[in-house]
Amino acid sequence: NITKKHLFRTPSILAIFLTVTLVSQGLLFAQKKQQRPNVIFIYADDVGYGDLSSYGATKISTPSIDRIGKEGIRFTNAHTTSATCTPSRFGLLTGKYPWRQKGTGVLPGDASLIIPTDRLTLAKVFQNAGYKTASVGKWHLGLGEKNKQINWNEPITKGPNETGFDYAYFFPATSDRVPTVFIEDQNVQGLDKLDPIAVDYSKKIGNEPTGLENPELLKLPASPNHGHNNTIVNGIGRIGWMTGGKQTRWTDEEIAHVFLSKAEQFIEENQKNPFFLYFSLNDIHVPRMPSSQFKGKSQMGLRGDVILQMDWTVSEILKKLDELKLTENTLIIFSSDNGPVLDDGYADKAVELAQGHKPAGVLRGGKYSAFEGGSRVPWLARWPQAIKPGTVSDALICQIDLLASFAHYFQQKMEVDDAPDSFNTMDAILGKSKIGRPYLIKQGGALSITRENWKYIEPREGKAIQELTNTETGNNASPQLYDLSKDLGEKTNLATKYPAKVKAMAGELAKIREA
Ligand code: NG6
Ligand code: CA
Repeated sequence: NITKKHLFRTPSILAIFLTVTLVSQGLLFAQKKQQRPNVIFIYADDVGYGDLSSYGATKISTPSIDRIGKEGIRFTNAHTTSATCTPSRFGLLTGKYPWRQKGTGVLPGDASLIIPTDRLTLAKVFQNAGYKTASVGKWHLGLGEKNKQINWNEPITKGPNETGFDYAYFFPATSDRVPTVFIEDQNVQGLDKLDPIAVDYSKKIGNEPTGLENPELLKLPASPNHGHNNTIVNGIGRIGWMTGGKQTRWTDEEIAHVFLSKAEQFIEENQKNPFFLYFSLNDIHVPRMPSSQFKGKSQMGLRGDVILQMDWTVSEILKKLDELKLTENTLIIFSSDNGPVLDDGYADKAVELAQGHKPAGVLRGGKYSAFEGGSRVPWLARWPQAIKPGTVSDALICQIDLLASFAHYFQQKMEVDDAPDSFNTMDAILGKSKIGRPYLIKQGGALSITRENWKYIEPREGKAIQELTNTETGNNASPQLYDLSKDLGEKTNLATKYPAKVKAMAGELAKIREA
């Protein structure tokens, strides 16, 4: 009898225990889920290490971007993988060094999607965690099937939607490349069946004026020898030719506003569930065409004006978060895809009106360069629930690590090949640790490896100065070694002084490259 009673009671105690455990676990999980922050990654285009007032700029003021750092954290040793756009974005979204895959250089506007759709991406990490995801702004990672010409007049399969973004509003490449149209998910906005769009990068199509043949029609002439003289759209010569779609083409002066409104709409629609917004600004890439609100507002001409416009965009996002009471639980990050450039193809007087402004700050080189100016970028982040206000960190962090950091944060399992070059550096990203990644490989023309304060740049033939943009490329037929702790401006090459160090770092670079 006793045994029977005992047997009877044991399961019921077990049941109660199990129920209590499950309920409390469930509550914990629900609570945890609630605490999952919204994440907004604002990716500016071509903004240099010295372009923001929080990074020392004095000729221009960027109070809203600076505010993110004041209320959160500002990094002095943050990086993108590459000194141009497409590879940096590839690294950010896939967690894989772009030089591991062929064809990840700056893409034309009619390129195929370069992210395999079966790959894990940063956006998919968020989707897997139950987030709604969006990509708003510049895309520049290609669209459509490999080796297949894009038909712009039909839904374009393979793009942001297929790489992890539930919603996408974007333009295909850069604002200086055709087609000059916005795309929502898979469809070019405002398509006109009677005026189909065609694009070509190898030869002129259609009979519209080009910058080459009709320079008198340009409101923003191209710089000499910089190309940018194919089809004229909105008074600006572009890279590549297009025909058709006359009603659908964007007005450059409106791009910032259009993208902002789409970003705000996404935030509003998803205020009740966690969301990830990849907000990829057109500013401050060329052609720099500020809206009338900002034209002439800086003392530095169009480049300065679009910096102000970019800061205003950020202020509107911060305002929206305040308004919706999302500030506390939103991690907002501001960074840039590569270093700065003054003359990048149009006669916008960026050089003449710089007035001593140093877009790369103390760094050597800029966009396209293997020196720090190419890829050490501003990175400010705010998340009031997790980041201590006013933190400044010199931890070595890179955009390529966001994928593994968030996968780890959400306790997602990753296969070795999922994001082979991405490290979990979440503690550094949130300012809880001063230790970021142990080393980083970056790409200008040459590859470099940075470990602690040492940076080694591999030998590379080629011009030391890219004349068009007046950039120091970092090319040198001999190895270069810099001690960044004493020489952030990479002025003194220590390679001959420390041959053993050069050998060790070259060896490490070779090993990682072959891995
Ligand atoms: C270069 C363009 C430059 C810019 C860049 C891409 C020329 C001479 N220069 O090839 O104007 O469009 O590509 O910039 O064509 S990025 O930020 O998207 O990488
Ligand atoms: Ca860029």
